[in-house]
Amino acid sequence: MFKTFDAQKNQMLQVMDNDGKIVNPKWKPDIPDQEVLEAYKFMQFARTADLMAVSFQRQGRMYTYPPNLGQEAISVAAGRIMREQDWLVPAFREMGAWLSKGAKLSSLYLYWGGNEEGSKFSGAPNFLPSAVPIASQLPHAVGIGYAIKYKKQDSVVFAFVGDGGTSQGDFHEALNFAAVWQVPVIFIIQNNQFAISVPVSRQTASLNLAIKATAYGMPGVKVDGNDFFAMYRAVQEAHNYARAGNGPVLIEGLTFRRGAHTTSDDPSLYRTEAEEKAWEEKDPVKRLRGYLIERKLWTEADDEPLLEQYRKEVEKEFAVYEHFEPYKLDDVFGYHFTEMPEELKKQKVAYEKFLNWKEAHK
Ligand SMILES: Cc1ncc(C[n+]2csc(CCOP(=O)(O)OP(=O)(O)O)c2C)c(N)n1
Repeated sequence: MFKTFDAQKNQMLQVMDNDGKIVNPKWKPDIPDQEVLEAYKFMQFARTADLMAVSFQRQGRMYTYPPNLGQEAISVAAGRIMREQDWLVPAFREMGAWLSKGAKLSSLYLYWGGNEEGSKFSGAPNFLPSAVPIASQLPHAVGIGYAIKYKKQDSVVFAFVGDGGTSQGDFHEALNFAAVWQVPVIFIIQNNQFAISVPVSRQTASLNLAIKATAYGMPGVKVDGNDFFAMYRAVQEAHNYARAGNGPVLIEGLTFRRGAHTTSDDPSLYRTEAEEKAWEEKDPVKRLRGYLIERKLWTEADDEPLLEQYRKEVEKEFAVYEHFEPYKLDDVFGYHFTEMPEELKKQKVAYEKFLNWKEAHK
């Protein structure tokens, strides 16, 4: 795969077209129909939870949230391959991978509701919390990879980053060391084409992002990130490659963030409606549905009852978040130091004052 789809010629692995028709059967992964159907349902669940998160935020019931709309195939495909003993090192827009790893949806809502309890993921092993400081997660991923290799464990690290994250020093340092040490890390770039309002063309002069792998001495492949089968195939091969002790791999999943960067962003200021329409045609859920309908595994009419069931499940998980005990102020300020520094103590007093003021002005 890495040799066939040459990033230096800007070639891209793609298996199905915009309607879900298989156009490249040679590269279609060998997945039973039932598993494809499960993956489709999982994508729909992630999408429902994502759309509802935006709506909860708009109702003032949650804080800033980064929508996943349009990018679901990447993290769902990776999530189907990731095993319990593998590590997930996310950025912050990988709901499909989070849920596949066993995180509860209520944890995800807690996190975006500002409650650190949402990063505990009880029952979901080998899982780092979301990383909002862009690309800071990647050196950690390589460190974990190093430990896996040192301990001779059968485990692979799935490390995610956005296209904007590839401009950070952490990205380059991480890839460099991963290749020098030959550690089992799959770097997955979700190239959704924008870092907030900055397009990829302003991030890099490289032909694509997968090509960057060459300079570090690891295989890299550019993949249609809205094509579930292509993503599945790429991650599966990368997983086998890393497990066999060959070292790291870089996958660029080309996609499009159909929603806003976060709920505090207005994408109409930096992209056109025509662009948005064109990418709606390439939507990953629509494409996989097209495939399933063509194979008579699904019908249009099957969607609504499924979505209705999912909306109810999401409501329940959201209720867990809304009724969760509020975090203690001591936890916020006292978390990082055994002995709180003077400056932090002052900040705590000031914040307590503010909370009291807020309470009195309710
Ligand atoms: C180190 C750092 N610099 C700047 C920011 C502000 N910031 C938040 S998200 C973002 C853009 C990230 O873009 P990308 O890596 O493409 O991921 P995406 O949000 O598109 O998923 C920036 C610059 C940050 N969180 N961390």
